[in-house]
Amino acid sequence: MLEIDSVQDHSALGLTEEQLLDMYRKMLLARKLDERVWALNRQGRVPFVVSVAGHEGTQVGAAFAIDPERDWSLPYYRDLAFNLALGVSPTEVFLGVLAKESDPASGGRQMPSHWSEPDLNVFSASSVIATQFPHACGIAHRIKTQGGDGVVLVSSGEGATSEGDWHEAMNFAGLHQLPVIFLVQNNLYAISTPSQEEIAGKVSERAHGYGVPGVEVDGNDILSVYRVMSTAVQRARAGEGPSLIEAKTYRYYAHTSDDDDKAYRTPEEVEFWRRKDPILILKQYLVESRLLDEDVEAKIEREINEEVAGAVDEAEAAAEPHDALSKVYARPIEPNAAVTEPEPEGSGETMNMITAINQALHGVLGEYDDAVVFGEDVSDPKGGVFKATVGLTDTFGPERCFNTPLAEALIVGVGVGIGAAGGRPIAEIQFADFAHPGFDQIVSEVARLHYRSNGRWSLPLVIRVPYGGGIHGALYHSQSIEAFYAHVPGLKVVVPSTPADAKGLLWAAVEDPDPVMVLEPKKLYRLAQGAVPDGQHSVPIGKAAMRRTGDDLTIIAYGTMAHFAVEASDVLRQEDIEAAVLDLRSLRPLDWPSIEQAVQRNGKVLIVHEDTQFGGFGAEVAAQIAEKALDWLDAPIRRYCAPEIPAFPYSAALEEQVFPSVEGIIENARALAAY
Ligand SMILES: Cc1ncc(C[n+]2csc(CCOP(=O)(O)OP(=O)(O)O)c2C)c(N)n1
Repeated sequence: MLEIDSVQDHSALGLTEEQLLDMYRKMLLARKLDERVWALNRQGRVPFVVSVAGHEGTQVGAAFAIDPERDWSLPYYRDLAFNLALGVSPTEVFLGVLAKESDPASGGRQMPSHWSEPDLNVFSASSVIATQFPHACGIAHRIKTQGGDGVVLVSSGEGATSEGDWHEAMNFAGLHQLPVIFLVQNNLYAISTPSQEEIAGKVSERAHGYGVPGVEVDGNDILSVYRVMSTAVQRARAGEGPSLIEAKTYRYYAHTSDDDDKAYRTPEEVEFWRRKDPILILKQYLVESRLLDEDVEAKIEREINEEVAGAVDEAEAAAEPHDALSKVYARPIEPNAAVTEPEPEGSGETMNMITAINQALHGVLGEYDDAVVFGEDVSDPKGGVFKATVGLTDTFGPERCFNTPLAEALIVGVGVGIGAAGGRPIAEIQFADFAHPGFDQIVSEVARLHYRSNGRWSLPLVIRVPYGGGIHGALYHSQSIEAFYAHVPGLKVVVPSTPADAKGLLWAAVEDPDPVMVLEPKKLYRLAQGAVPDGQHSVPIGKAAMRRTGDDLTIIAYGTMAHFAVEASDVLRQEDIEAAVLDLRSLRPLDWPSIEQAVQRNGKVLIVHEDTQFGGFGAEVAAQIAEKALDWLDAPIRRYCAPEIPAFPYSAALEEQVFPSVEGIIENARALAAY
């Protein structure tokens, strides 16, 4: 348990009279501002409101306990009072409410109350419940490993504590004894679901299973909240680890302006809680302490009313946003030069792909002090289930290469936090098939961070993912996932097919300011051999490689199928069929100029991938050719892919029946050449 003494007097808590009055002022400001937003909503000037009223005691008490100069916070959508108390101005709030161009959180791209303020170390939030908890752990991990004394405060409602991300983050925080405080504002409802239908046991007691102290506090009593928070902050600063604070409170209005709370709670219940209004509780304390009289109160109210009115006017006069297209990437890449010839054979030691990847990881960790590798089983002595990370922990220490718990959303989310706090995270997902639990973090958080913050945050996260079949991995160790992720703006997706490219694309990914998924074809880990340049070696993202030239047709492929296509091309050459092989290497961005050149050169295209055909990545390539280069085609585009089965079966006989092969490529190429 958190050891909390029972002092309730503000001076014993180290609060000056001025601070106490400021707390009151911030609570009242939040309430009045909230009421103004509701009024604007009723007037049809603001489409959406998420209300803070009732939560001000918890939020202002929490904000006063941290120091935004060195501490971080990850507030959730109800945290208006928290942000105001931290230093966000009413004008900035209304710029968000009215979705103006100068809205500091997102430039009008996100709904209101999706806070983000890099200058105050407030990290960008999405609408997805609980995804912020792994981010908080990543930031706290970075602070701890850098030897800083900052603390991370992450906040949510009680409904969020049902999400896996919350539990995965609690576990990680407990494991690493991170300087993070989980603040749960329990207002008894998650939209309409009452907490007795949401929570087994008590929120605060959930902490104990993770080796974290948990405490329940009256969230409407600001001094109690401040006391508990200050204790948690002191513990975290002193290296004593995380805390969970459950603040019991209540919201006075509906969940949002889209909700009708009369359907699920009575006016009597709301009235009961109105009598415990956190602003009234502090006001009574101030009056009893002779710090507030009617004149002072009237003056504060008058000032706040003026401040709110001025802020609305200022925000209403601000420019509307006009640019919905920019800031998808910190470094947009637009391929503009076609490759037509094979690259010259590189020099360097000959090795297989997994050795090249291992060498690249040693190289980048040596080159960049801020690079960190993490994932399941990546530490020595195991060094990863495929041995990609062998030697990293021994060479660079457990802070630079560490095992994570078995939790993919956590792995990706921790990467987000490490990146936010200035690190260069390199995550390993053990198998592509198990990236699915991390899908939400990758798609909703990683890919959107730069866009949703209007470019104020970027994320140099590398996600290495062994993928693909042909290794008797069966249904759950063979999947191709590229179509899911190449579909997502904000991500870059690359697939090497040679050891040199495996090193070079990984190196480029680490140096790129945007998130990059590196899909490593695990069939090629030991099968592909080749010369790999020593030292730093970077292959540009967005540039395909012409592996073979030929005037009869072009095989467009990537990963294992690019490797197979080269074999097929060499066989076809003996039959006088000249098949060019264009290895895409980069799926997003796609090297369209090289595809176009290839189509123009021989007018026949065979697209090959080991993923299933329907909605596969080849469909995108085919569509672009049909749209932009149809006139150059001398034959219908042909695709050779896995048949429409859920995944590759285990039995060698069954897998052989369905896994795209060199022979299959040859047959398809022959048919196309003969068209
Ligand atoms: C993952 C996810 N599921 C569902 C929703 C829709 N949703 C938005 S808020 C909310 C309830 C959250 O309740 P709680 O965490 O208790 O916070 P409160 O709004 O009560 O402060 C739900 C279900 C969502 N945003 N994200």
